[in-house]
Amino acid sequence: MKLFSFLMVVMALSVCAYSKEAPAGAKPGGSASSPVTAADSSACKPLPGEGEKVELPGGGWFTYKLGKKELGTVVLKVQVFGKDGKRTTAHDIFGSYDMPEMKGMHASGDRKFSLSKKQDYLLPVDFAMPGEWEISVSFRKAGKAVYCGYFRVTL
Ligand SMILES: [Cu+2]
Repeated sequence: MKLFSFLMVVMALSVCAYSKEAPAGAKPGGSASSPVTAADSSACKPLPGEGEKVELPGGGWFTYKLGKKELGTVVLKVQVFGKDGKRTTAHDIFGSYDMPEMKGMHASGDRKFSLSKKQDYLLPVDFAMPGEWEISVSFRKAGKAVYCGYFRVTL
């Protein structure tokens, strides 16, 4: 059992190392079915810096802030404001993250932000290894996609 666990770790590490060394854009087997994150979509725009206002279609805006830039679990906080400048919780917000240089290796899939009592949208992000990460944040209102933005951070 112990040996099995060890082998799994070695396998995972070697796959990760291989992905890192593979030339950019290389697609093993020419497969077109590699994982696609929301950030790959042309509808997903690069976000300005943390704490800056980002306008939402139809009025209102949001800001985002990532906790400490370090390995492990870090909380991403999003605050949304309506046209009147007051906080709003009318959206469902989803985040997804991965390492661009190892696409799919750490892909989180869509994860829903939870709402805190202070009306902050919060998402724990698991930074599993040093390097560059891309995080996308998508907003939905009444089930419809209204906005998607992404940013990168290097640990
Ligand atoms: Cu990796």
